[in-house]
Amino acid sequence: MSRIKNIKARQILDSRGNPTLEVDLITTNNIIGRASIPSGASKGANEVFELRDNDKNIFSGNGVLKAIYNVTNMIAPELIGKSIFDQIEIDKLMINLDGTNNKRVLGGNSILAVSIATAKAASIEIGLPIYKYIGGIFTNFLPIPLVNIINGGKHSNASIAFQEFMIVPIKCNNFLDSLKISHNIFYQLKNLLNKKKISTSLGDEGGFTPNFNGAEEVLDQILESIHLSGYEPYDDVSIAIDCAASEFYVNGKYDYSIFEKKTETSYIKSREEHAEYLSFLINKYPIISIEDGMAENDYKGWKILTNEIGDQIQLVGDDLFVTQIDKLKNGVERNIANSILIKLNQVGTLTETIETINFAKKSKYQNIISHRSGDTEDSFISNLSVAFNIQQIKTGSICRSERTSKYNELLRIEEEIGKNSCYSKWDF
Ligand code: 2PG
Ligand code: MG
Repeated sequence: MSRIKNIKARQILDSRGNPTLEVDLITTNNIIGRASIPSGASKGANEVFELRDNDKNIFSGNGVLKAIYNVTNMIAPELIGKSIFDQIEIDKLMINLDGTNNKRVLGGNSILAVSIATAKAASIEIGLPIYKYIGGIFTNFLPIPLVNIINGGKHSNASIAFQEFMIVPIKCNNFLDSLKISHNIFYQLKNLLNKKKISTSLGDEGGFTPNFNGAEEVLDQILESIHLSGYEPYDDVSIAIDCAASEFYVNGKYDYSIFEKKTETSYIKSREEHAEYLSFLINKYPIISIEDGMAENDYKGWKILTNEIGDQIQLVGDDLFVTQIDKLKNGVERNIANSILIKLNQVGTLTETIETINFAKKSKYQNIISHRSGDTEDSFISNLSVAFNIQQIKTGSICRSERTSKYNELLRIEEEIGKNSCYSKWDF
């Protein structure tokens, strides 16, 4: 039986150039499981605590030396000698060692890095790919990617309140096909922007950050790119958006002008007006998914939105549920949203993430696995999506290595599963 021999932690840089935690978990057979932790810009208020050094003179306060200290001196001594196959035991031990409801003593980043490194080391020990070690031998579904092509909100300085505009290649034979289609549309859009002499610089998640004002200008260009690429909106390719509405929710209103120039549609809206606008958008454009359409604490708004369009499209709770089972239970009871975004670092262990995924499945809420806007080359989430037959993955644009690392891992998995692999169906 292989056991934990040592745990090493270090600082590396994430895609925004901020430090983040990387952990090597070494087994008694000298196998190394390595995990690194991403970081959000538009974080949910209820996410577990991300431990940073807050020393303004070094890495603008973003250093993670305290997290390294915790892994080395608090967590490692408790875990050394434990079997690496006792994932639940190891995760619970760290949760109890921390002892708080938001992991503010050890830091969610410290705990999650060790949790994922354990699973990775165990998969190597047992000689199985991670998705098979976690999910079993019948895992053969590849997720539909929600491919980011325009960045707004907190992920760019474009004058666009909504944070993410994504294309969803629904009708594909396989995962590779989905990337070919995304590539066509991405470059068609780039050509359109070039022709109009609009900047094609990229935002945090690798989508363009054009100098448009508001959602409709963006959606018009995306729709044109879909048409120019020869695809049928809805049938072949649809659109998903992440409003990240908590970022422009002020005093009970949705103030688009925090990000946008004031126009007829961009101004301070009541929750009713905001819901009405989203409803107008889904009627005008082939939008099949809206994430965080309402702010995380605006339950009234969520109820209005769910009643209005929840039976027509996917409504995804990100900041609303923060991957935590009690928040999701609350949402299911209230009958708000119909899907959940899954981000490991919102909850802090693999075990808790899986509990939430399973509860969502039982409640008939769709799971969507997700990256963070600051991310690393770690492609664990690709394995997790296949392990749990999660039918959608949101992991940014088809460029920037921290995004393509996830797509590339899925290509490898698809190749490995071979002729028995299946591309997920849009299931709404
Ligand atoms: C989101 C995420 C990822 P961030 O809001 O869904 O796209 O952004 O990591 O900044 O929270
Ligand atoms: Mg989001």
